[in-house]
Amino acid sequence: MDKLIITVAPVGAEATRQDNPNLPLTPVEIAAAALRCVEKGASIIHLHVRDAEGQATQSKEVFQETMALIRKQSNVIIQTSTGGAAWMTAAERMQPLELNPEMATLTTGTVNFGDDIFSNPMPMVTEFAKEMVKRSVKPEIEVFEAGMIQTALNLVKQGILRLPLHFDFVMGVPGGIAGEPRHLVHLVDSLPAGCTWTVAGIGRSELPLATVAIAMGGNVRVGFEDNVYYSRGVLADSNAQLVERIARIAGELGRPVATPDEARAILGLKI
Ligand code: KMH
Ligand code: ZN
Repeated sequence: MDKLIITVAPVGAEATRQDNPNLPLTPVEIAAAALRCVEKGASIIHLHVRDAEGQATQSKEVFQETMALIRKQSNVIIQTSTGGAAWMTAAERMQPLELNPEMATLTTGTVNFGDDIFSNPMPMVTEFAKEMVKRSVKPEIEVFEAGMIQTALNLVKQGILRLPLHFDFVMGVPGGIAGEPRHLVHLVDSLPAGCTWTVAGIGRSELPLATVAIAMGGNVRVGFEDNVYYSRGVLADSNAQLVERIARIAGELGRPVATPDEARAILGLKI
């Protein structure tokens, strides 16, 4: 088995300081939180940013500022979100691609997202995919429903994307696939040989799915975007606390944690 790649999603678009007062919001706070996670074993930062009011934004400038702060101190892989928030337009969501990040997310379908609709019609998905290929940005295929795997593979058939792809199974979003291990097994079974995958369990499914993924040879995402709790009813002190626990469990299960450059080698990124 390859070493374990831990991704941290420290901010997201939806969580608020009411959910967890330790949520980082400004570029300085996000960068500091990210760097603490790298110290504990994270090799990818799944990055969202917020505006001065703490609302989700896809502003290129705010991404640029945050990425520069992270890069000043670390060679961690930065994966910018193109998902943004459910209410954003495609043009808004695409902005961070102009910064040529090493990785970016690509959601390959539309899904109910709580009371909202996370809209990803095919022309938009295709446009995002082509822009990533043009800029040599490695996509991480965000899968909220099983059919999104097939849609990504259709883009491969059309010659737009190339195998092996890297997938992130986001499980437990209200409206998407449930956060249960039996569903994870099905999703993994649906991938072509050579593809890599990560699981991001939402809320209370984060820890059990992470543990199953470590044992299955997959990779793990944790962070306040997905879950703000450490245990039932107990808020996490920090994103780093969640990363540290995954690294500890992985150690117990005999899966050493990948450094950023080891993660690059596993994912086929330039070192
Ligand atoms: N905030 C969600 C609507 C991504 O980052 O690409 C979408 C999301 C996925 O977070
Ligand atoms: Zn995200």
